[in-house]
Amino acid sequence: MKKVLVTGAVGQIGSDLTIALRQKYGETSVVASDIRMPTDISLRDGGPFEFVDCLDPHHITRVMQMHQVDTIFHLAAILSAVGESKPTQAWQLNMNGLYNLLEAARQYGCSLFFPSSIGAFGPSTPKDNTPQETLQRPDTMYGVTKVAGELLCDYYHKRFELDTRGLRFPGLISYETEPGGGTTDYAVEIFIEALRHGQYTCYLREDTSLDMMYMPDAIRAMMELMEADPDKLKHRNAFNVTAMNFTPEKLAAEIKKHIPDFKIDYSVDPARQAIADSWPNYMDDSAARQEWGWKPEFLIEVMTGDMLDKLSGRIGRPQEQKTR
Ligand code: AKB
Repeated sequence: MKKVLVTGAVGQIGSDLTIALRQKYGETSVVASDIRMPTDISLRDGGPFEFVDCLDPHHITRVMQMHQVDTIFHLAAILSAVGESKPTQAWQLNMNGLYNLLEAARQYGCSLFFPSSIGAFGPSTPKDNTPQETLQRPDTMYGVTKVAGELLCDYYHKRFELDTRGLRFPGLISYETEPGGGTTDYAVEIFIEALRHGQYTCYLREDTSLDMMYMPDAIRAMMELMEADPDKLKHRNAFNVTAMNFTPEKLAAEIKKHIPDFKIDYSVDPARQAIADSWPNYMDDSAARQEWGWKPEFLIEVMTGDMLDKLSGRIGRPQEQKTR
């Protein structure tokens, strides 16, 4: 990786990834891009930033040419819950955006990272220990675009020998940038509300089991996969990766160990519950472990403590707020 382009750099993954890539490869080696201007100063001023609309092929190729890009992390996408309320936009951005980036990568001989998701699975997928290769019949627009994206990346590798690589991410938990429009967003909101109000009303049922990962692990997974020896990669795109698995009830119990008065209640949103119910309980990520050495570092206990520490620096703890 000599010159990297990150699309969707203002989003939940992109903001953390851009900063980590700049720390590793140098500030000028990472071009952050988005259709939104970053409000975070370190993201905006810490290296080059370009306005790139992934639906405009000329925008993409102009920036790639100007910065001599050789690696792309294509993160611009619409997530699952918003995808259900805006299916046309989800199809356009998630599919046409990926197609434009793949074409640009082909033209300039770049490597390309594509994030797939647990959303690429559907109700007929085996729910427990979901295999790397299995039935994929998702019933959301987001899931349809993720399966098609996985296949398109495989196709570009096979047909044009393009160096495409990708991961199937679980829900991602981060403190820098909040997610927007996903089904797993509760696992970030719960921390913010626990600190702000000591209380959270969860839109998923208490026993909804989903795979999750802390953002530092997700960033490391992307960077390690892109640096892995290509000869060892049998799957390349869409590796199952996970770090922990929990329900809202279990996460709330973990938060209570730090904030004993924390209370959770439930007001189930049928749309997001239906999406979560169609996803695996937990995935088998042994292919990623075997082919490129994937190993998560953060499990629920350490992640919870770290999230509360990092967020309380900004928000404060409930008892501190009462005295302000
Ligand atoms: C979402 O909830 O849509 C995402 C995902 C699991 O892909 N966080």
